[in-house]
Amino acid sequence: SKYDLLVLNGVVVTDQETGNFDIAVKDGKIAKVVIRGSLNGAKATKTIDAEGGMVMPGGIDAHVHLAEPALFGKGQSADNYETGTRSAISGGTTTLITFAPQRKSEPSLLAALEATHALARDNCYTDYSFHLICSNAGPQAISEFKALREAGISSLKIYMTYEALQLQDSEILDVLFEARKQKIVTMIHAENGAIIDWTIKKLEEKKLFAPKYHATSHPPVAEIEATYRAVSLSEFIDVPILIVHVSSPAAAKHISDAQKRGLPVYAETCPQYLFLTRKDLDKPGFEGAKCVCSPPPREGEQDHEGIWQGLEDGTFTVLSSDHCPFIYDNTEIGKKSCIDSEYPNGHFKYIPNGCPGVETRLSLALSANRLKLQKFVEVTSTNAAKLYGLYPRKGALLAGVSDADLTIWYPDGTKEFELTNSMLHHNVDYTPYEGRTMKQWPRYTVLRGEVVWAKDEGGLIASKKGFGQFLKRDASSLAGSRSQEEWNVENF
Ligand code: DUC
Ligand code: ZN
Ligand code: ZN
Ligand code: ZN
Repeated sequence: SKYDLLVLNGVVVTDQETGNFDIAVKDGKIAKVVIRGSLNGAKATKTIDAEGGMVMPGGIDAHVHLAEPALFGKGQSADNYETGTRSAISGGTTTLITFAPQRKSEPSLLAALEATHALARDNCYTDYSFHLICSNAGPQAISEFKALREAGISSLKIYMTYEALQLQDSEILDVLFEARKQKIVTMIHAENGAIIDWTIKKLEEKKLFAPKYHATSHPPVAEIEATYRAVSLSEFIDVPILIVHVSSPAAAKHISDAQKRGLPVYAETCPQYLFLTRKDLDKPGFEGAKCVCSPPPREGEQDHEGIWQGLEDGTFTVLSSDHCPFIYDNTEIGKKSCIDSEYPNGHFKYIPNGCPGVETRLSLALSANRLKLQKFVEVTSTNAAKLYGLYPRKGALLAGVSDADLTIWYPDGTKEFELTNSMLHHNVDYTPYEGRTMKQWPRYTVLRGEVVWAKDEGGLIASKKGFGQFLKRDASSLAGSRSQEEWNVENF
């Protein structure tokens, strides 16, 4: 029979093994993965010669903000579903899980889901799903968890900070309790909102406005305290959680201690905590403001080292981008602009919190040459598929089972260059990683057997917009609640 696509002469790397294999694709699925040379003579509509470059399951980025309204009260998203997913696919990522945000004034999560479907539908270059952001955990939202699962949503994000989003501990317990029943993974933004708000006031009293004070106002202790509290709440309910965007090694220590005790506590980190520091917030002009994100980049090399270590040793389940690009001078929303004569480089309190990075995540991490290759695949693809209920359709190269989503890299040592924003496909006029030496970039990205990115053949294949499909997700396949029994207050 004729195949749709052959990928020959690659070094195939999955979370499980590395080897010289050829791949055959049929009807959007992996049909065969066999020893190099065994497909010689097979017929196919298209053949890619990987020339000894690595071939991996397509990247999965499970933390991306697209087309969100000014929820944090500070700015609108610069990327919509078209520009965000084209950026992703050009950087080797074939699946995104973005956020469907519920406003506090909106009691329904299902309404938020429908609104986000409308933004994404027919606009995506990648396959996609959504995590619901639950900022109103009232009875209606809680009663909808079951319907969310039926709609293919098996994860939620909640916040312990930001007035517009924050849940109180009692509300977090309500969410975790129902999440346990419905086998939903709760992602938690763990920072202590009171420490942050209190410190902001102290800084303002002293007229300290510069972007670097963003880091001062989000100290490690705010993250450490909230992380430990999140772990404690999840232990009490006996339900899995994922702590998102962990920046501080001391917070990671609470997570690994919980894991050593057998708790289903998972964690995520992001490139900004491996490559940026507080000093980036103090770059001249408005450049510092562009590196403001929450939690902030930490002090220096020791912090980076601790975070790499956590990726290596399994404390972190996933490395996501937290792509969160903003339009800075947005007067439309009637909020105070972050730029003013009193603070020409930006007032830290009004600077939107987030950096772009969906396109650079894989190449930055691979170029750093810090992780074993199979570990790299695990944290950038396979584990996200497992945690969020997409495995083994995504995150694997299992014949007859997995979608033919591939990231094909240049042969080693052939692609060193300096990163510039002009290469990137997001709708943002900067990258925090401008000028970095990159050792790798995806040569091809393949989604369900279709080549969607071919760097040497014009790059992005624009006719593929809308090829990306919504993915209905199952429950997590990683370890869940420790007890199979219903939660019973008398047991505590
Ligand atoms: N949390 C995120 O997940 N993204 C950007 C800002 C934030 O606080
Ligand atoms: Zn967050
Ligand atoms: Zn570093
Ligand atoms: Zn985020």
